[in-house]
Amino acid sequence: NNDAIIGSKSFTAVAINTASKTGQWIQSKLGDFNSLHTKFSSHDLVTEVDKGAEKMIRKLIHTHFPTHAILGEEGVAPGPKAASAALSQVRDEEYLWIVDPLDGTTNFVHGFPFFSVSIALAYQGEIIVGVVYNPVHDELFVAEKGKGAYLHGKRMQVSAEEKLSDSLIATGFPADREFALVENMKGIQALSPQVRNIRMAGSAALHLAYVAAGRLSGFWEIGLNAWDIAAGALLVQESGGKVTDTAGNPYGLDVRHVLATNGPIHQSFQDSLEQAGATAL
Ligand code: 2AM
Ligand code: CA
Ligand code: CA
Ligand code: CA
Repeated sequence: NNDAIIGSKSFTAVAINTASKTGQWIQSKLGDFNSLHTKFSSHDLVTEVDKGAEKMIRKLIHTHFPTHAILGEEGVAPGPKAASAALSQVRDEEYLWIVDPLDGTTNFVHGFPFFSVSIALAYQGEIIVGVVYNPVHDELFVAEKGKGAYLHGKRMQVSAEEKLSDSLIATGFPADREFALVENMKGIQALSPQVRNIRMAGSAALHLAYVAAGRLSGFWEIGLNAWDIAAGALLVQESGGKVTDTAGNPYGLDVRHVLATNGPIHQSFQDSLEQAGATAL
């Protein structure tokens, strides 16, 4: 029983239970879904599974905490403007759940087995619980503010690499391709010769969980939203890593261009992005 992993704290237990139930359901729909359409362009997909998963998450959270606010990707119109408007509407709520029901929709659609459910809880604007669940590997990443981060009961720790040259890192292309294409290319071009290699596996939340688990030493991506980052940011912080925006400012709910590392490589990583002109849009 996953609830036992991190004690009996009810917020965490609900986050874990919700993420694993929803993830299992998503997994059961792999290769068996329809009403696929594109949101913005052929790069930006949404399925009935994204919608169904968010509905399920809202129901499970509200069963336990009917007064809590929920910000979820599928409750918001596409595009960065609608996203920041939606965030400012709820950011002063005492309890705010920040949810990406299916992070890695493109992977899910193509049967590329790398996607996740991401659920965070903020109390007075500060994230106190973060859960990322990958149903394909049945991996559940859990963090509680001040109490560490765990993968199936085992405490996670970021990697120890001190140099970019020893580091495996990751990035991503947001679906809204033109928006950040040039900046992404500049970043990849600048970092590629400096690091061991770069991965681009298609789920921001899972990339962050992998930084927390020490499987990646760093991750950056431009043009994300609060629900892509919130849970993963706490995972990285509670595993001893560092999370900022790509310009080096501290992580907060409105960060959209994120840089998360093990710590030791953070400054040189950030310098490289900065020098390449890859941090701003
Ligand atoms: P999604 O699968 O939940 O949509 C891939 O690089 C990452 O970008 C994924 O986390 C993906 O989340 C996210 N993403 C996809 N479409 C996006 C868009 N239009 N704007 C910003 N991020 C997006
Ligand atoms: Ca999406
Ligand atoms: Ca997402
Ligand atoms: Ca999503």
